[in-house]
Amino acid sequence: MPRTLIKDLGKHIGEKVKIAGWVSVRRDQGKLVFFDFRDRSGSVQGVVLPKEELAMAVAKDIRAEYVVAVEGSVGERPAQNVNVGVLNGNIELKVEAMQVLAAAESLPFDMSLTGYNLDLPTELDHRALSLRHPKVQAVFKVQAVIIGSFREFMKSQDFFEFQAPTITPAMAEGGAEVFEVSYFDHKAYLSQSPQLYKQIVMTAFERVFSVNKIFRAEPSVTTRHLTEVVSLDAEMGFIESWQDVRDMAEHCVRFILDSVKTRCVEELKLLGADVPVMIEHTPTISLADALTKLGAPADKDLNPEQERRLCEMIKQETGSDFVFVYGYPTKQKPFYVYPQKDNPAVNEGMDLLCRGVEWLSGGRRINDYTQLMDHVAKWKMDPSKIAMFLEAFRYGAPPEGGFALGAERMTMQIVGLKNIREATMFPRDMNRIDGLLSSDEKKE
Ligand code: AMO
Repeated sequence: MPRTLIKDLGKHIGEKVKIAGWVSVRRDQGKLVFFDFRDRSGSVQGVVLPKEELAMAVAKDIRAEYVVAVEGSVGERPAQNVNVGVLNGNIELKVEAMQVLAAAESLPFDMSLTGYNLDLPTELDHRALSLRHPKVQAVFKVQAVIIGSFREFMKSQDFFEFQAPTITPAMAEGGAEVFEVSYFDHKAYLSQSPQLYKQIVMTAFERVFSVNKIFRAEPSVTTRHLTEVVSLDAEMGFIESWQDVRDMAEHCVRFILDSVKTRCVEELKLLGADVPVMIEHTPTISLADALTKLGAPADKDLNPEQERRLCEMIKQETGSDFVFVYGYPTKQKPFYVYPQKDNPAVNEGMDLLCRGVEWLSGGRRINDYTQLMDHVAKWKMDPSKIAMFLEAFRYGAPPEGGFALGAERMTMQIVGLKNIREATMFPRDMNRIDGLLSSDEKKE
C-alpha cells in the first residue's frame, strides 16, 4: 500500500491507509493504546484496540520517537472528542498493523506539546531532538519563509543573485570583530559582510543581492548577537538619494512580513506570535532628532536602551513598530558610507529598528573614485588589500546604495522570541559551537 501523508488523511475517511512517521506521544488508557503520529506534513491521533492483537503486540514496546509504519482505517471521532481548528482534530486512525522502522532510546526530556518547556541551554544541547518539536519547527518554517520571501522580492525587482565569498583578504566593516583564519602561509579573514563584493558586482549587474553567512567575533554575550549570521544583502545602482534605498528596504520588509502572515498562519498561531506592525509610511528620523527626542547628548550613536525607548515613543505616536534612523557620524562608520554634501561630518547611512532591535543597516555609498580614495586614506586602510574593490570604482560606478537584513533578528522578532539563539538552528556564540566550549578549551 502506498504511503499517505498525514495532512491528507481527512480525504480518506472510511478508507484503509498506510502512514509512516514518528511517535510523538504514547498514552495508555485501560486496554487501549493511543499514539500521536507525526510526519513532515502534520500529526494525527491513532488508537490500537485490544482486538487488534498483532498490532497490540508491536505497540506494547513502542515509545516516543520510534519511527513506525502504520496501517489502519481513518474514522471520524465522536462529536465530544473533536478538536476544532486542529489538523485532523475530527478524525483518528484505527490501527490494524504496526511496523517499527527504527527504535528510539528513552528521551532525556518530555517532548510532548504540552509537556515541552525547555530552558534554552537544554534546547540547544539537545538540538537534534528539540528540532523535532512542532513549536521549534514552526520557528524555522517561518525563517525559511523569511529568507525565501527576501529572494522572491529581490528577483521581482530585477535584482541578480550572486554568491559572495567567505574567505576574504580584508575586513569590510573595520573594527576588531573579525575571525582570522590561517590560510596556508597567509592570514585571511572570515567575511564580516559581503559589502565590498556586492558593491563590485553592482558595478557589473546594477542590481544585485545575496543570501550568505557573515561572521562577527562578538566578544560579548547578548540576546541579539551571534558570531555566525545569515545576512540578506542587496545593492542597487542609479539611485538619486539614500531615500531610494530606504524605500526599497521598506518594500522588501513589508513584502516579507505580508508573506509570513499569509504563508505561516498555523506556525504563527502555534507560537502565539504578534507580528510587528508596518504602517503605510515607516517613520524616518535623523539620529540628531532621535537623540534630542530622547533628551540624550548629541554626536553619540544610540545605545540599546535608547533604541528601545525610541521605538516605544514612535509606536505610541504613530502605531509603527518600525523606525528608520539616518545620518550617523561619518567618522564612526565604515569608509564606504556617503557623507552628506552639505554636512560631511554626518553620513547618508541608515538603520531600520523594530521594537528596539536593529534589523537592517544600509544607505548610500561613495561612488566617486577620488572621494573613495580620500576616505581610504583617512580611514588608514591599505589600498592593496582592497584593490579589486577599488578597481570597480576606478572604471565607472553609478550613484549607488544598498542594505543588509539579519535573518535571525527578523525571525526572533516576528515570532516573538526573547533570545536570538532560539531563532537559530545551530547558534554560534562566544560560549557555544554546537556544545558548550569548556573553559579549559578556551585557554588553549
Ligand atoms: P551591519 O553590521 O549593521 O551592516 O549588519 C547588518 C545586519 O546584520 C545583522 N547582524 C547581526 N545579527 C546577529 N548577530 C550579529 N553579531 C550581527 N551583526 C549584524 C543585523 C544588522 O542590522 N555592510 C553593512 C550593511 C550595508 O550597509 O549594506 C553591514 O554589515 O540585523
